[in-house]
Amino acid sequence: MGDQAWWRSAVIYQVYIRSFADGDGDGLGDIAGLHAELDHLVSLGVDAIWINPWYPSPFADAGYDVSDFRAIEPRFGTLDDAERLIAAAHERGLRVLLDIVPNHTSDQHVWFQAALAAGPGSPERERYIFRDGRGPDGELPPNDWRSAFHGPAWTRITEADGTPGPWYLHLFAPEQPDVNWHHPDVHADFLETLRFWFDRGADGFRIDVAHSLVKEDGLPDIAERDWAKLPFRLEPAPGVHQTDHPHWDRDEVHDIYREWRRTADAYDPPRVFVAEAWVPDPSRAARYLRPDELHTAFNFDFLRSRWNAADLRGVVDDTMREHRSVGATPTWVLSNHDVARHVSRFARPQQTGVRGHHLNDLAADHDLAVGTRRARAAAMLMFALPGSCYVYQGEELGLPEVEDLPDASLQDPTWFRSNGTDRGRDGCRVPIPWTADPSTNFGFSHTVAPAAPAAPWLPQPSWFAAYAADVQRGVAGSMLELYRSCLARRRADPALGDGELAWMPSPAGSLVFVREPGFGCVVNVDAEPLPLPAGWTPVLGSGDLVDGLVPPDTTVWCHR
Ligand code: ISL
Repeated sequence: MGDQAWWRSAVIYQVYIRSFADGDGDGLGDIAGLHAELDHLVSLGVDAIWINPWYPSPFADAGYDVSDFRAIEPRFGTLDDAERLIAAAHERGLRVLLDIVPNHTSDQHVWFQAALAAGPGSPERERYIFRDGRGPDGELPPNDWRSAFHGPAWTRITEADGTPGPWYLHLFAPEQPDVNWHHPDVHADFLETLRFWFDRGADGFRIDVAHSLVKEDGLPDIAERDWAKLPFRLEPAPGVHQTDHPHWDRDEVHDIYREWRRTADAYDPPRVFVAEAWVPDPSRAARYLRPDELHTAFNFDFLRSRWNAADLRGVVDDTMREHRSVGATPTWVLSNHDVARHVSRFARPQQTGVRGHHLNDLAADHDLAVGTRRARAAAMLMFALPGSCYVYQGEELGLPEVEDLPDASLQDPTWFRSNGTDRGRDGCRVPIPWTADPSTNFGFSHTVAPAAPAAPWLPQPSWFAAYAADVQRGVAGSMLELYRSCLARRRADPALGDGELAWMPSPAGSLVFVREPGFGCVVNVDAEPLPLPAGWTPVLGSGDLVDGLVPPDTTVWCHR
């Protein structure tokens, strides 16, 4: 398995297991389906996979409500299947990252059930964050914190004798009570979970909402904070650092990651972490990547950047500077299971200085051909930048967002908690198409004819046929072949992956940079058609040169 610092240059493919491949025809993706399609990932040329939560779950939040961290959801398979999958991935040279969810458990977790049963003042309740309500009868939530999925971050319980009880904190859905990271049991149990999966071969973990675990003592109102005079946003505007937030990015959270790093470093080879931390200030985000903490973090500033040269350049410069300051390697990501697919984001008009990752922030008029062209150019920019990259399943097929899922099919808690005003994240989670055959859910379900599979857990639109993997395989100019070509070249070219870049002068609306030895990248975002610098020879393009010039919405890789 080679180089211990593999993660500094890796291309990591995100497997949203519910929607990747369905091995038993029940309409839900599973381990058997993933196992059967591992060779697709090998031929794509990725180095590792990250698998979204595969643990037992009532699926109130698509598996991020975990009821047992050291077992496998029966609808996905068994623990044996999981171990065989990890081994099969390793045999093919693919590393495997799992997903750990340390901010909360499911309300069905034994700890939470025990906390409810044990009653007021019990030690069982200390593992969660129960507080009495405000108001004469405790009928108001203990503070003003809001759930990421709309509504208050508190739910009041009813005690066994029928009397109204205290409230418990949930920064996400009510079915996801936050655990109390001031409690030693919580530390010990998550360390045991890390070891459980490391012992079974996992190469590392993606850490869900890594910046939220520690809450400020006394749980003060957010409105008390000076910065809260700004309009309240869960994800602060770029450049606005909400310092001293009572539940995001508390300094104390770093002690947890030092503890986790020691655990990961005790393995041979050392295991690795990637933080999911929507921390808007790059210097605060870099603190998670100090040498004794986490290895990498998702670069959401890149994901949120519009297709605009000045914005992109700013994100790259900030990223490089802040990562260098702690000796960490950057990551680059365009899409994931929480944001609208980037083909559709880039299909919208792109204003300078504004960022968005949900389509409802963006103008309605759009052109998917433009979005696709930009997505191709953006992928080639991403794969040329220094560090590691994430590919969200389906982006290699050029899938757009499914924007018109029927209301009755929606499952994201955001949709329910917003009373149907926020459609949530289901549009990027639709099971992906492998073949053009609708009778097998476009090849997503692996049933043997004449057995018909169950309907997929989210309906697939008929236009998915045109995006199917086997329709694109071997077809010059397809998104799939572009991704394969990029990853093959990236693997073969010592200039790519970890390292540095140097900008070359170029007209506004374009980005031109070199990487040593001998690599050059030209990105025309929205400038006039651009000549290649003297002495540069094109080796791969997201689109064709026109009269020898790089047209807008096009990236070209060169030898120089
Ligand atoms: O969706 C978001 C941004 O578009 C965020 O509010 C998101 O909820 C946040 O980034 C945390 O996400 C992670 O934890 C959630 C889970 O719903 C997401 O799928 C997961 O990626 C709660 O576990």
